[in-house]
Amino acid sequence: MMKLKKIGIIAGLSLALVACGGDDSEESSAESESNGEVNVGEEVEYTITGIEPGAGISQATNKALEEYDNLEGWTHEESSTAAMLTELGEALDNEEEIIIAAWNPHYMFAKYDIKYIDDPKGVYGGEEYITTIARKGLKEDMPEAYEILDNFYWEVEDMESIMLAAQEKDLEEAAQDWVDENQETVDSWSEGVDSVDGQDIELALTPWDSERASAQVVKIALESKGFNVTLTPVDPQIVFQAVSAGDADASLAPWMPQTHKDFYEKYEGEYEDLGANLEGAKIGLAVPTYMDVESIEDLEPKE
Ligand code: PBE
Repeated sequence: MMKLKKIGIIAGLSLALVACGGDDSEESSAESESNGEVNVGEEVEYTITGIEPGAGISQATNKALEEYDNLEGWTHEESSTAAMLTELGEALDNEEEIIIAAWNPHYMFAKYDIKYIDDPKGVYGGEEYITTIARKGLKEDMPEAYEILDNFYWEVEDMESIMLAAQEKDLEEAAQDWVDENQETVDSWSEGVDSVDGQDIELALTPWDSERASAQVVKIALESKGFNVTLTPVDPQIVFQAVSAGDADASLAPWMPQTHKDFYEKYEGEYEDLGANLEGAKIGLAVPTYMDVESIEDLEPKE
């Protein structure tokens, strides 16, 4: 059952979309200074290096450009998570300035010396949690699956350990290793749940490693109780649309209360929210720690 297959292809396309940004303004130089201080805006060519256009964090960054007067004239360069991480790695290698759309759980804070900068207007929210949503009627139709989904809860470190291990091997393999090492936790999600005989269930997820990790771990838990699990990666908005329409049975991917708020509210009442499956997430803008900028408000407007 792959009702979402077409939509998955659309999401794939949008992930490949590279929006062009920046302009051909003169090369910034290390001497670019105002009031004796380095003009960070000029150094980064008044550009924030973002990720996929469909991401909640990309929406938030567009909003930040509108809400912060000092970001007047700045460009939000959307591309992909992989492209952003490559640019970040290159900037760090060369001790250059860069401002990225960042989030955790992710290994980027472990792998690179970067720091979030303050967001006094709260455009990126504060602490986020990741929540589980299910289509209406799932509880009645598939009580065993519903119970496992409802019980699924883990910690930032759990998710991050899979993401980190997935640097060296397939994420599926990394998830299986995590399950093997945390069998008790996994068993606790399905304690007292009866096995089924090959029921099909489809989970919609977003295409980031964080959600690929949670979906894969729950897939393994569901399979151990006899389910046939299909995982369908789509853009965040499509996650809500699909679960609301009953095209997907559930999703472990929505970030709240800020990241996917618009979609959450758009479809509210058309799906069931089973509550947080992870707490302590965050989104925001980040810079290398050697950069002398602490807040979005420190950034200079484009002249
Ligand atoms: N993320 C990771 C996604 C959700 C998971 C923060 C990049 C987003 O912004 O939609």
